[in-house]
Amino acid sequence: MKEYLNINPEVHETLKKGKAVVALESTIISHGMPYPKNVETALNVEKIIRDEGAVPATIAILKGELKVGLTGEEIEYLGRVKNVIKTSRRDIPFIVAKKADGATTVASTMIIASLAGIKIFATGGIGGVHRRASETFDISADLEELAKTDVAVICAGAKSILDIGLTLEYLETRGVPVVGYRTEEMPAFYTRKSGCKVDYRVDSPEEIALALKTKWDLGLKGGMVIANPIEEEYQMDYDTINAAIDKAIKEAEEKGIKGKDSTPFLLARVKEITGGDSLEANIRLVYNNASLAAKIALELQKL
Ligand code: PSU
Ligand code: MN
Repeated sequence: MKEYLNINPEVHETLKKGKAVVALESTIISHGMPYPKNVETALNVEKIIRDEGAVPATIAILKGELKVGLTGEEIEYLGRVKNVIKTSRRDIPFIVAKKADGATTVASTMIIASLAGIKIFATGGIGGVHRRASETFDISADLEELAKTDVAVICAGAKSILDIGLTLEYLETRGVPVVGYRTEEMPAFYTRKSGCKVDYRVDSPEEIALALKTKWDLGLKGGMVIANPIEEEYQMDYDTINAAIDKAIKEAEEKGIKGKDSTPFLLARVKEITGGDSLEANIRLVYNNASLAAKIALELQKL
Protein backbone atom coordinates (compact mmCIF):
# COMPACT_ATOMS: atom_id res chain seq x y z
CA MET A 1 0.00 0.00 0.00
CA LYS A 2 2.79 2.43 0.99
CA GLU A 3 4.08 2.50 -2.57
CA TYR A 4 0.77 3.95 -3.81
CA LEU A 5 -0.16 6.29 -0.99
CA ASN A 6 1.42 9.72 -0.55
CA ILE A 7 0.28 11.46 2.64
CA ASN A 8 1.65 14.96 3.15
CA PRO A 9 3.84 15.35 6.27
CA GLU A 10 1.45 17.62 8.18
CA VAL A 11 -1.52 15.30 7.62
CA HIS A 12 0.64 12.30 8.48
CA GLU A 13 1.80 13.86 11.77
CA THR A 14 -1.73 14.92 12.70
CA LEU A 15 -3.09 11.42 12.09
CA LYS A 16 -0.24 9.87 14.04
CA LYS A 17 -1.12 12.03 17.05
CA GLY A 18 -4.79 11.03 16.71
CA LYS A 19 -5.82 14.61 15.96
CA ALA A 20 -8.62 15.85 13.71
CA VAL A 21 -8.25 15.67 9.92
CA VAL A 22 -11.00 16.39 7.36
CA ALA A 23 -10.80 14.87 3.87
CA LEU A 24 -11.94 16.87 0.82
CA GLU A 25 -12.65 15.66 -2.71
CA SER A 26 -11.26 17.01 -5.98
CA THR A 27 -13.97 16.33 -8.59
CA ILE A 28 -15.78 19.31 -7.11
CA ILE A 29 -12.67 21.33 -8.12
CA SER A 30 -12.12 19.90 -11.61
CA HIS A 31 -15.67 19.13 -12.72
CA GLY A 32 -17.99 20.75 -10.19
CA MET A 33 -17.13 24.44 -10.52
CA PRO A 34 -15.52 26.70 -13.15
CA TYR A 35 -12.01 28.17 -12.85
CA PRO A 36 -10.99 30.29 -10.94
CA LYS A 37 -13.91 30.03 -8.47
CA ASN A 38 -13.13 26.34 -7.99
CA VAL A 39 -9.59 27.03 -6.78
CA GLU A 40 -10.62 29.97 -4.65
CA THR A 41 -13.34 27.85 -3.03
CA ALA A 42 -11.05 24.87 -2.42
CA LEU A 43 -8.49 27.08 -0.71
CA ASN A 44 -11.14 28.84 1.42
CA VAL A 45 -12.54 25.47 2.47
CA GLU A 46 -9.12 24.44 3.72
CA LYS A 47 -8.84 27.68 5.67
CA ILE A 48 -12.27 27.21 7.28
CA ILE A 49 -11.20 23.76 8.49
CA ARG A 50 -7.97 25.16 9.90
CA ASP A 51 -9.80 28.00 11.64
CA GLU A 52 -11.93 25.39 13.41
CA GLY A 53 -8.75 23.69 14.64
CA ALA A 54 -8.58 20.66 12.32
CA VAL A 55 -6.25 19.86 9.41
CA PRO A 56 -7.62 19.67 5.84
CA ALA A 57 -6.55 16.94 3.42
CA THR A 58 -7.67 17.51 -0.16
CA ILE A 59 -7.41 14.21 -2.03
CA ALA A 60 -6.60 13.49 -5.70
CA ILE A 61 -4.49 11.19 -7.84
CA LEU A 62 -1.43 12.95 -9.29
CA LYS A 63 0.96 11.16 -11.64
CA GLY A 64 -0.52 7.91 -10.40
CA GLU A 65 0.04 8.62 -6.71
CA LEU A 66 -2.87 8.58 -4.25
CA LYS A 67 -2.28 12.00 -2.73
CA VAL A 68 -3.68 12.89 0.67
CA GLY A 69 -3.22 16.60 1.41
CA LEU A 70 -2.61 18.59 -1.77
CA THR A 71 -0.49 21.74 -1.75
CA GLY A 72 -1.93 25.06 -2.91
CA GLU A 73 -0.08 24.66 -6.23
CA GLU A 74 -1.55 21.20 -6.75
CA ILE A 75 -5.05 22.53 -6.10
CA GLU A 76 -4.41 25.35 -8.59
CA TYR A 77 -3.19 22.79 -11.15
CA LEU A 78 -6.26 20.57 -10.76
CA GLY A 79 -8.56 23.55 -11.04
CA ARG A 80 -6.90 24.96 -14.13
CA VAL A 81 -6.09 22.02 -16.42
CA LYS A 82 -8.89 20.77 -18.62
CA ASN A 83 -8.21 17.08 -19.08
CA VAL A 84 -8.06 15.70 -15.52
CA ILE A 85 -10.10 12.51 -15.44
CA LYS A 86 -13.10 12.23 -13.16
CA THR A 87 -12.09 9.20 -11.13
CA SER A 88 -14.53 6.99 -9.29
CA ARG A 89 -13.85 3.53 -7.75
CA ARG A 90 -13.72 1.68 -11.09
CA ASP A 91 -11.22 4.18 -12.59
CA ILE A 92 -8.60 4.08 -9.81
CA PRO A 93 -6.51 1.09 -11.03
CA PHE A 94 -6.14 2.54 -14.53
CA ILE A 95 -5.31 6.09 -13.48
CA VAL A 96 -2.72 4.78 -11.02
CA ALA A 97 -1.21 2.22 -13.41
CA LYS A 98 -0.92 4.83 -16.18
CA LYS A 99 0.60 7.34 -13.73
CA ALA A 100 -2.11 9.77 -14.79
CA ASP A 101 -3.92 12.56 -12.93
CA GLY A 102 -7.38 11.90 -11.54
CA ALA A 103 -9.87 14.07 -9.70
CA THR A 104 -11.56 11.95 -7.07
CA THR A 105 -15.34 11.70 -6.61
CA VAL A 106 -17.03 11.08 -3.28
CA ALA A 107 -16.58 7.31 -3.77
CA SER A 108 -12.86 7.37 -4.55
CA THR A 109 -12.12 10.09 -2.00
CA MET A 110 -13.72 7.85 0.64
CA ILE A 111 -11.52 4.95 -0.46
CA ILE A 112 -8.31 6.97 -0.28
CA ALA A 113 -9.29 8.73 2.96
CA SER A 114 -9.94 5.35 4.51
CA LEU A 115 -6.56 4.01 3.36
CA ALA A 116 -4.96 7.01 5.09
CA GLY A 117 -7.03 6.55 8.27
CA ILE A 118 -9.28 9.61 7.86
CA LYS A 119 -12.87 9.18 9.02
CA ILE A 120 -14.50 12.54 8.25
CA PHE A 121 -15.02 14.00 4.79
CA ALA A 122 -16.72 17.24 3.72
CA THR A 123 -18.15 17.95 0.28
CA GLY A 124 -21.05 19.72 -1.46
CA GLY A 125 -23.42 16.99 -2.52
CA ILE A 126 -23.25 13.23 -2.95
CA GLY A 127 -24.10 11.38 -6.13
CA GLY A 128 -27.26 9.28 -6.03
CA VAL A 129 -30.03 7.61 -7.94
CA HIS A 130 -30.76 9.68 -11.04
CA ARG A 131 -34.27 10.47 -12.18
CA ARG A 132 -35.50 7.79 -14.59
CA ALA A 133 -32.91 5.38 -13.16
CA SER A 134 -35.36 2.53 -13.70
CA GLU A 135 -34.61 2.97 -17.42
CA THR A 136 -31.03 4.28 -17.41
CA PHE A 137 -29.62 2.33 -14.41
CA ASP A 138 -27.72 5.52 -13.53
CA ILE A 139 -26.95 5.15 -9.85
CA SER A 140 -23.78 6.79 -8.51
CA ALA A 141 -21.03 4.55 -7.17
CA ASP A 142 -21.00 6.97 -4.20
CA LEU A 143 -23.95 5.07 -2.71
CA GLU A 144 -22.24 1.68 -2.83
CA GLU A 145 -19.13 3.21 -1.32
CA LEU A 146 -21.16 4.61 1.56
CA ALA A 147 -22.34 1.07 2.20
CA LYS A 148 -18.85 -0.39 2.55
CA THR A 149 -16.24 2.22 3.45
CA ASP A 150 -15.99 3.61 6.99
CA VAL A 151 -15.99 7.34 6.24
CA ALA A 152 -18.69 9.84 7.20
CA VAL A 153 -19.69 12.33 4.49
CA ILE A 154 -20.91 15.78 5.45
CA CYS A 155 -22.92 17.23 2.56
CA ALA A 156 -25.87 19.51 1.83
CA GLY A 157 -28.02 16.55 0.83
CA ALA A 158 -28.50 15.48 -2.75
CA LYS A 159 -29.33 17.72 -5.65
CA SER A 160 -32.71 17.44 -7.24
CA ILE A 161 -30.96 16.59 -10.51
CA LEU A 162 -31.30 13.25 -8.70
CA ASP A 163 -34.36 11.42 -7.47
CA ILE A 164 -33.95 12.17 -3.77
CA GLY A 165 -36.66 9.73 -2.67
CA LEU A 166 -35.06 6.84 -4.56
CA THR A 167 -31.61 7.83 -3.30
CA LEU A 168 -32.89 7.54 0.28
CA GLU A 169 -34.48 4.16 -0.47
CA TYR A 170 -31.21 2.89 -1.90
CA LEU A 171 -29.25 4.08 1.13
CA GLU A 172 -31.77 2.39 3.43
CA THR A 173 -31.38 -0.92 1.60
CA ARG A 174 -27.60 -0.70 1.88
CA GLY A 175 -27.78 0.15 5.59
CA VAL A 176 -26.40 3.67 5.38
CA PRO A 177 -27.74 6.05 8.04
CA VAL A 178 -28.87 9.45 6.76
CA VAL A 179 -29.02 12.10 9.46
CA GLY A 180 -30.14 15.71 9.29
CA TYR A 181 -28.16 18.32 11.13
CA ARG A 182 -30.71 20.37 13.07
CA THR A 183 -33.44 19.31 10.63
CA GLU A 184 -35.93 16.48 10.07
CA GLU A 185 -36.02 17.16 6.35
CA MET A 186 -33.51 15.89 3.83
CA PRO A 187 -32.03 19.05 2.28
CA ALA A 188 -31.85 19.30 -1.52
CA PHE A 189 -28.48 21.03 -1.89
CA TYR A 190 -29.61 24.47 -3.17
CA THR A 191 -32.68 24.45 -0.94
CA ARG A 192 -33.34 23.40 2.64
CA LYS A 193 -36.46 21.46 1.72
CA SER A 194 -36.97 18.46 -0.53
CA GLY A 195 -40.21 16.96 0.70
CA CYS A 196 -38.29 13.90 2.01
CA LYS A 197 -37.48 13.05 5.61
CA VAL A 198 -34.12 11.99 7.07
CA ASP A 199 -33.81 8.93 9.33
CA TYR A 200 -32.62 10.87 12.37
CA ARG A 201 -32.29 14.46 13.40
CA VAL A 202 -29.09 15.36 15.28
CA ASP A 203 -28.48 18.67 16.97
CA SER A 204 -24.79 18.71 17.86
CA PRO A 205 -21.42 17.57 16.49
CA GLU A 206 -20.94 15.50 19.69
CA GLU A 207 -24.11 13.54 18.98
CA ILE A 208 -22.90 12.72 15.47
CA ALA A 209 -19.42 11.74 16.67
CA LEU A 210 -20.92 9.40 19.26
CA ALA A 211 -23.18 7.72 16.68
CA LEU A 212 -20.18 7.24 14.37
CA LYS A 213 -18.02 5.76 17.10
CA THR A 214 -20.84 3.41 18.10
CA LYS A 215 -21.41 2.31 14.51
CA TRP A 216 -17.78 1.46 13.92
CA ASP A 217 -17.24 -0.05 17.40
CA LEU A 218 -20.06 -2.46 16.57
CA GLY A 219 -18.38 -3.43 13.33
CA LEU A 220 -21.20 -2.00 11.22
CA LYS A 221 -19.29 -1.35 8.02
CA GLY A 222 -19.79 1.73 5.93
CA GLY A 223 -20.25 5.44 6.21
CA MET A 224 -22.95 7.84 7.18
CA VAL A 225 -24.56 10.71 5.31
CA ILE A 226 -24.68 13.83 7.44
CA ALA A 227 -27.01 16.19 5.65
CA ASN A 228 -26.37 19.79 6.59
CA PRO A 229 -28.87 22.21 5.02
CA ILE A 230 -27.63 25.31 3.22
CA GLU A 231 -27.97 28.38 5.43
CA GLU A 232 -31.31 30.16 5.13
CA GLU A 233 -29.81 33.34 3.71
CA TYR A 234 -28.02 31.58 0.86
CA GLN A 235 -30.68 29.09 -0.21
CA MET A 236 -32.27 29.47 -3.62
CA ASP A 237 -35.92 29.91 -4.46
CA TYR A 238 -37.43 26.41 -4.66
CA ASP A 239 -39.35 26.93 -7.91
CA THR A 240 -36.55 28.84 -9.68
CA ILE A 241 -33.92 26.17 -9.05
CA ASN A 242 -36.25 23.30 -9.88
CA ALA A 243 -37.28 24.91 -13.17
CA ALA A 244 -33.57 25.31 -14.05
CA ILE A 245 -32.88 21.68 -13.14
CA ASP A 246 -35.81 20.40 -15.21
CA LYS A 247 -34.59 22.41 -18.20
CA ALA A 248 -31.01 21.09 -17.81
CA ILE A 249 -32.22 17.47 -17.53
CA LYS A 250 -34.31 17.87 -20.67
CA GLU A 251 -31.30 19.21 -22.56
CA ALA A 252 -29.11 16.38 -21.33
CA GLU A 253 -31.66 13.87 -22.62
CA GLU A 254 -31.88 15.61 -26.00
CA LYS A 255 -28.10 15.69 -26.32
CA GLY A 256 -27.77 12.05 -25.22
CA ILE A 257 -25.48 12.93 -22.31
CA LYS A 258 -25.09 10.02 -19.94
CA GLY A 259 -22.78 8.08 -17.63
CA LYS A 260 -20.03 9.99 -15.87
CA ASP A 261 -20.65 13.11 -17.99
CA SER A 262 -24.17 13.52 -16.68
CA THR A 263 -23.49 15.19 -13.30
CA PRO A 264 -20.85 17.69 -14.58
CA PHE A 265 -23.09 18.64 -17.54
CA LEU A 266 -26.13 19.24 -15.33
CA LEU A 267 -24.14 21.29 -12.80
CA ALA A 268 -22.68 23.53 -15.49
CA ARG A 269 -26.03 24.04 -17.26
CA VAL A 270 -27.88 24.80 -14.03
CA LYS A 271 -25.26 27.42 -13.29
CA GLU A 272 -25.71 29.02 -16.72
CA ILE A 273 -29.51 28.95 -16.57
CA THR A 274 -29.54 30.58 -13.11
CA GLY A 275 -27.05 33.23 -14.22
CA GLY A 276 -24.44 32.04 -11.74
CA ASP A 277 -26.74 32.14 -8.69
CA SER A 278 -26.49 28.38 -8.24
CA LEU A 279 -22.70 28.60 -8.14
CA GLU A 280 -22.81 31.13 -5.31
CA ALA A 281 -25.20 28.89 -3.35
CA ASN A 282 -22.96 25.90 -4.08
CA ILE A 283 -19.90 27.67 -2.68
CA ARG A 284 -21.72 28.78 0.49
CA LEU A 285 -23.01 25.33 1.28
CA VAL A 286 -19.56 23.79 0.88
CA TYR A 287 -18.17 26.29 3.41
CA ASN A 288 -20.96 25.40 5.81
CA ASN A 289 -20.18 21.68 5.43
CA ALA A 290 -16.45 22.18 5.95
CA SER A 291 -17.07 23.96 9.22
CA LEU A 292 -19.43 21.25 10.54
CA ALA A 293 -17.08 18.47 9.39
CA ALA A 294 -14.19 20.00 11.33
CA LYS A 295 -16.34 20.21 14.47
CA ILE A 296 -17.35 16.54 14.11
CA ALA A 297 -13.73 15.48 13.53
CA LEU A 298 -12.68 17.32 16.70
CA GLU A 299 -15.44 15.64 18.73
CA LEU A 300 -14.63 12.20 17.32
CA GLN A 301 -11.00 12.56 18.26
CA LYS A 302 -12.00 13.16 21.92
CA LEU A 303 -13.95 9.89 22.17
N1 PSU B 1 -22.51 16.94 -6.76
C1 PSU B 1 -22.14 18.25 -6.75
N2 PSU B 1 -20.92 18.59 -7.18
C2 PSU B 1 -20.04 17.66 -7.61
C3 PSU B 1 -20.43 16.28 -7.59
C4 PSU B 1 -21.68 15.98 -7.17
O1 PSU B 1 -22.92 19.10 -6.38
O2 PSU B 1 -18.93 18.03 -7.98
C5 PSU B 1 -19.44 15.24 -8.00
C6 PSU B 1 -18.93 14.49 -6.76
O3 PSU B 1 -17.55 14.24 -6.93
C7 PSU B 1 -19.70 13.19 -6.79
C8 PSU B 1 -19.80 12.97 -8.26
O4 PSU B 1 -19.05 12.13 -6.14
O5 PSU B 1 -20.06 14.26 -8.81
C9 PSU B 1 -20.90 11.99 -8.63
O6 PSU B 1 -20.78 11.67 -9.97
P1 PSU B 1 -21.57 10.38 -10.54
O7 PSU B 1 -23.02 10.78 -10.43
O8 PSU B 1 -21.09 10.26 -11.95
O9 PSU B 1 -21.20 9.24 -9.66
MN1 MN C 1 -23.71 7.94 -12.88
